[in-house]
Amino acid sequence: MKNLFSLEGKTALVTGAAYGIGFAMAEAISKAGAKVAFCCRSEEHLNKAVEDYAQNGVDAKGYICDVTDEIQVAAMVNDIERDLGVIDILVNNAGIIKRVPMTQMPAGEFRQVIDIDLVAPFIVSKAVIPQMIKKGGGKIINVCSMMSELGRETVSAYAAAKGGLKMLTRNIAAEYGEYNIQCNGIGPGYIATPQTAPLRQPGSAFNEFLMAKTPANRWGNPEDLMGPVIFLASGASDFVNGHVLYVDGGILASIGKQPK
Ligand code: NAP
Ligand code: GCO
Repeated sequence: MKNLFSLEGKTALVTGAAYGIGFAMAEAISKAGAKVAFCCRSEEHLNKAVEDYAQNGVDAKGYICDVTDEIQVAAMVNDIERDLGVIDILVNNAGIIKRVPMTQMPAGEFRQVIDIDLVAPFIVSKAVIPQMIKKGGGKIINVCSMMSELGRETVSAYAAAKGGLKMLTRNIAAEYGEYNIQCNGIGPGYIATPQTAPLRQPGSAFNEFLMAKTPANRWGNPEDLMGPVIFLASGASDFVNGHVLYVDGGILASIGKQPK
């Protein structure tokens, strides 16, 4: 049973994993036995991340790559194959959010969120699938969101992207399942990372609102994603395809708690 979750002998790429959720998932995948590559846009973030991974006992190899750029992605995938081997596990984690009322959001900003959160997972998946097919299979894990299911004021671009990412996940599963490629989503709830720092400011009304919506009555931590990502990256999920595994403390299961 232990081997069911082993990633020994595998090569993984986690995009946008300089910190936050991606960092925790890359650490978990490494400690389950895989060789791990990660990417980000900033050299400063990359260098700090390599140190942080090392402090956690993880030998992660970093690559500078803007995942919205097909040429940079193709070059990165080639470099990873040279350095670590053909990619068996892809985690499309890189993502941004812009919290702006829709009628005040310039179309360019809407497009930027769609580009990073939806088009980039398409680009990176397209880059790795041919070699996965040649190798006899692979795992693609797309990082979705509560906003793959629910809307919220000021996050129209993000919700549109994450809703689309859920359907891209299902489509990759439908199109490439016959090649033993399993494509699933992970849907974190509200996780304490730099991305949600503005929502966690002391006295934030959002915090009270969120706790009433979360049966677990707490913010998630990046570490809460470690087990679920190992499951979806391992042989334990070989007959799971097109599924979004929500890791949300119960938010999607609950109408919310009434005020006490
Ligand atoms: P974060 O703390 O803001 O980290 C985002 C990471 O993505 C950084 O390493 C960033 O590094 C990288 N990145 C951004 N744009 C990129 C690009 N174009 N190319 C390459 N790397 C890029 O975010 P997070 O909270 O960890 O979230 C990670 C993922 O989980 C995102 O997809 C997010 O939508 C999703 N998510 C987050 C939560 C949450 O509550 N935090 C919940 C559900 C889903 P550089 O800036 O150096 O590129
Ligand atoms: C927001 C938050 C959320 C989280 C996450 C929830 O402003 O509502 O940033 O979108 O990032 O996606 O699953």
